Amino acid sequence: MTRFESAKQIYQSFGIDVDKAMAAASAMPISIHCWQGDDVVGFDNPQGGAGNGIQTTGSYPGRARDFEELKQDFLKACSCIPGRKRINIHACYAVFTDGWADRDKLEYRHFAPWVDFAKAHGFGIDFNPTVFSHPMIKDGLSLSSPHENVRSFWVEHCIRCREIAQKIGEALDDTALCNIWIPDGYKDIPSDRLTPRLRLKESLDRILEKPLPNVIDSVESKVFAVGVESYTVGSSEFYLNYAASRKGVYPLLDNGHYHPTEVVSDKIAAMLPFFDKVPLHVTRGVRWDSDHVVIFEDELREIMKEVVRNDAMEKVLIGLDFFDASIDRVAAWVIGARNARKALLWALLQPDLKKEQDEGDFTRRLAMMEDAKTLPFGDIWAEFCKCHAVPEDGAWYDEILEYEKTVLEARI
Ligand code: RNT
Ligand code: ZN
Repeated sequence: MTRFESAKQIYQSFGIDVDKAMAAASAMPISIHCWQGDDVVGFDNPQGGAGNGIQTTGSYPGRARDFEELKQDFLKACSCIPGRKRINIHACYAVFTDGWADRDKLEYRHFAPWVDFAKAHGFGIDFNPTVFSHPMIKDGLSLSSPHENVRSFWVEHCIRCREIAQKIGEALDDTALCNIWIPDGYKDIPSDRLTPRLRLKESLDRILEKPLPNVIDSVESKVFAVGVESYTVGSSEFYLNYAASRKGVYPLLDNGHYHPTEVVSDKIAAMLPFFDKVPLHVTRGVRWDSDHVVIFEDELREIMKEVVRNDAMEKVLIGLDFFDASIDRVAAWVIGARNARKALLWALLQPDLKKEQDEGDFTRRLAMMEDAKTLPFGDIWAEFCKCHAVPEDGAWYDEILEYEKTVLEARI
């Protein structure tokens, strides 16, 4: 008997169907963000880099410097990531083949090369306006700025992004998530907390006025960040109320965007009674900011458990969001994306204890939950990787290291 077969039997004795879990774990799309590959720099201002609302730290060699390198690195990472994938791109990743265009002049043609790439590899695409790293962020504000010309610039950008997402969706015969995140906020105590929010509300109404069939619109809240310690215009309550009062707009939950003791695993089931879709940014918050590489930690597993347990695999849209420039970027992608998929499979292999809860049998609920934690999950994951023809744990790193030595180190 192989280790997999023996593990499967043990799971069976807990009433868990391993084959079913493996099939469900492969079928669920995970949207992998392109921005881990180049430190959120993009192609529209490569000298400028990330800034004005977003920050990447680290200077590991080998950053992807253009579209070709980013695609190459993304595919390398994908060769070590099992399961169905989407690619999540930002407007700053416009591919300029016949001249540069500013953010308020972007068109679908600037992203058509991404669609060709996605088609060739069977990826879906998700899209994001890029409302940072640009001189039109004034005094730290964009859509909530007191200056009408600043707001209009970003409103136009976001409208164009929705239209681009619509065309991407059409071209792929699919839907594309179009997620708006803005960095607007203040480092120190604001003297007016309301007016910026009223302006943001008005800007969003201008952007989201027209329903677009292939687009799923979302708005992403945040609590604080470096440089924005005292006030964030797009807070959780603001966007939750906004989404709840508008048709077809969803609040995106980024698990690095809450106070450190708040957990997104508890928020998912608070959204599901009201929203038919719950978009997520799966990340790892550390102290005051999000965006560390996703690890196989309790909260990640708990988030995936909520997705599975609430029959929400068709409702929750999993997107990854992290960027680390202090380690091999391709390895960072692999580590984070493998962990997301691994946690999903792990969640699918947990016993269903809803009955115990309803019957008030809290002892058995806790006992089973605890016992299930050390079932031979590693053997199932190893088989899962094998079935998807990707290297197992302990084997992928050498491949990525080889790529670092031969490809990334040549980029000087
Ligand atoms: C930033 C937000 C946002 C970005 C991306 C690049 O804190 O999480 O989602 O990470 O849009
Ligand atoms: Zn995010």
